[in-house]
Amino acid sequence: QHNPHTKHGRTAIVHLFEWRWADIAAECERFLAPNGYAGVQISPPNEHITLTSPWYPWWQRYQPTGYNLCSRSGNENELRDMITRCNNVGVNIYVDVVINHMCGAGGGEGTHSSCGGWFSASRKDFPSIPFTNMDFNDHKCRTGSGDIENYGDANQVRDCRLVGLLDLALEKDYVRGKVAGFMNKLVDMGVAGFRVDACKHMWPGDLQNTLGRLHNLNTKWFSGGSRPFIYQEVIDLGGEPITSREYFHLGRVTEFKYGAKLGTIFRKWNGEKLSYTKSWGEGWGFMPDGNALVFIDNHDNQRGHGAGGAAIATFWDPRIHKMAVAYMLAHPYGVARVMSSFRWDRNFVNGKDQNDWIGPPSHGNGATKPVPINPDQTCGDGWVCEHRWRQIKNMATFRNVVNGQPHANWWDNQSNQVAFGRGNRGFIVFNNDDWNLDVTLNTGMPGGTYCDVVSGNKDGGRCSGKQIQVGGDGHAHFKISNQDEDPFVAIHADSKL
Ligand code: AAO
Repeated sequence: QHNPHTKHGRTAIVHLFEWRWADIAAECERFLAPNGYAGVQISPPNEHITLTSPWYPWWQRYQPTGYNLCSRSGNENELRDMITRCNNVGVNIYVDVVINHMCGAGGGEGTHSSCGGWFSASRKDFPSIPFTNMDFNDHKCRTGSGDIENYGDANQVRDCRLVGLLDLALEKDYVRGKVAGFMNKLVDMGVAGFRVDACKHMWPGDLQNTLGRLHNLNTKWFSGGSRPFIYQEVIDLGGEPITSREYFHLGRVTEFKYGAKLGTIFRKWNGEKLSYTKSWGEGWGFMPDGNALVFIDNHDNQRGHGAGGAAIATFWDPRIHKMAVAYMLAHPYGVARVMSSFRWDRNFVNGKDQNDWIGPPSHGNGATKPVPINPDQTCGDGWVCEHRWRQIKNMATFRNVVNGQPHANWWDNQSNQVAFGRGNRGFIVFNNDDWNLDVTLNTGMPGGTYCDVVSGNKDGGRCSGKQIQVGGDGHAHFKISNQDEDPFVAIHADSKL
C-alpha cells in the first residue's frame, strides 16, 4: 500500500536510527510535531542477538532471535507508550521489520539476545516464536556455501543466505502466519506502516501473501479501512535480474539511484552538473513517482554498507549534505525520508572504514544512551540530529507548505546554479558553482518580503537571516556567494513577512 497516511499536511519521514523509544516519544512531542515532521522510521523493535565481537555493533538489530518486543531501544511498554504519544501528536511510526531472516548461522547458542531468550543458531531453533529447522530455506539453496554468491542469479538471491543470515522459508503458511502475527501486533499498537528490510531477498509472491494478512490500521488514530503503508528495501541500481518493478504492486520501494546520483551531482563528480537535474525524477530513469521512497543517505550507505559508495552525501560533509537534502525536500518526487544519525570514530584503511560496525552512543555495557538536548536545540552525546539542523528542519516545513504544487519556473546557468519553484507557494535557488550567483528570477510568488529559511528563520515580524524582496511581477533578485556557509536560498508562503 503506497499511502503513508500522514496527518495535518505533513510530508517528511525521519529515520531516528538507533534511538531509544523513550527519546522518540519525547522528540515527537517537543520537536517533530511542532516542526511538521510527518513520521518516524524506528529501528527494529523485536528481540535480536547481542554480540560482543565486535562490541554491540549497530547491525546486531538486523539479526532477529525472536518476535518479543524488547530491543536495544527499549521494552514493549516503552514501545507502546512511544507509539501512543507520537500518534497523539499526529506523528506516524513506521517500523523497520526484518522478516527475511533470523540471526547469522554462526550466531551460536544461548541467551545472548536482547530479551534474554534462549535460541540456537546452529540448530535453527528459536523457541520463543517458535521457528525450527523446518522453517528455513537451506534445502532450496543451490550454492556451495549456502550463502548468496552471485546477484546475477535471482534464485540464489531469494533462496540462499544473505551474508550468512538464516533464511526464512516465507513460502510456508506457518512462517507467513508467524511473521504476519508479529507485524499485526505492531499494527494493533498503532503503527502506520513498515520499512521492510531486504525485500530483494524475498519472493514477491511470498511477500504479497504475508502482507495481505495484515490488519487495517488502528481506528483510534486512522480512518477505518486504512491499510498499512509499506516501503520495501530493494537496492536496484540496474545491472541485476531482480528489479524494483517486481515489488511496485505491494507498496513503495526505496529508490537508491536518487541519493547516489544527487550525491555525485553535488560533489560535481563524473562531469555531473546541477543544471542536468531539470528533469529530475522519472526523467532520470527513476521509478514512477507514486512508487518511490527517496533519501540522500541511509544507515547503510552512510558507512559504506549497502550501495551508493563514496558519492553518498552524509553529515560528514555537512555543506553538501544540507544542499542535497534541501533539494530533495524542495522537489516533488517521491515520499522523502531524512536521516538522523549518530557519530562514530571513522578509521579508513585502504578506503574502507574499519569502524563501520560501531553502534550508537552507549554506556560500556552496550546500553544505548539517551539523547540530550543542548540549549541551542542541537543534540549532545554523539547524536547528530540532522533533522534538527535549521536548514533541514526549515526545508521539511517548506515541503509541507508547497505540498501538491507543481515543479515550476525552472532556471539554470547551464552549470551548477539552478532555481525552481513549487507553484506560487515556494522557490529555491542553489549556487554550487565556484563563483557568485547574482541574478533576477521569476519566482512565481506573490509580491512581498520573504525570509530566507536557509540562513535564518522568520522570527515574529522579522527575518533572522537574509530577506528576499519579490516584486508585484513575481521577480526577485538573488545574490548567493559561493563562500556562503550554505550557498542556497529558499522562501515559501509561510516565510512571508
Ligand atoms: C553482519 C556482518 C556479516 C555477517 C552477518 C551474519 O557484517 O559479516 O556475515 O552479520 O553474521 C546489516 C549489515 C550487515 C550485517 C547484517 C546482520 O549491513 O553487515 O551482517 O546487518 O547483522 C544487500 C541487501 C540489502 C542489505 C545490504 C546491506 O540486498 O538488503 O546488503 N540491506 C539491509 C539493511 C542492512 C542489514 C540487512 C539488510 C540484513 O539495510 O542494514 O545488514 O538485515 C549489491 C546488491 C545489494 C546488496 C549490496 C551489498 O549492491 O545489489 O542488494 O545489498 O550489494 O551486498 C554497487 C552496485 C550495487 C551493489 C553495490 C555493493 O553500488 O551498483 O548494486 O555496489 O556491491
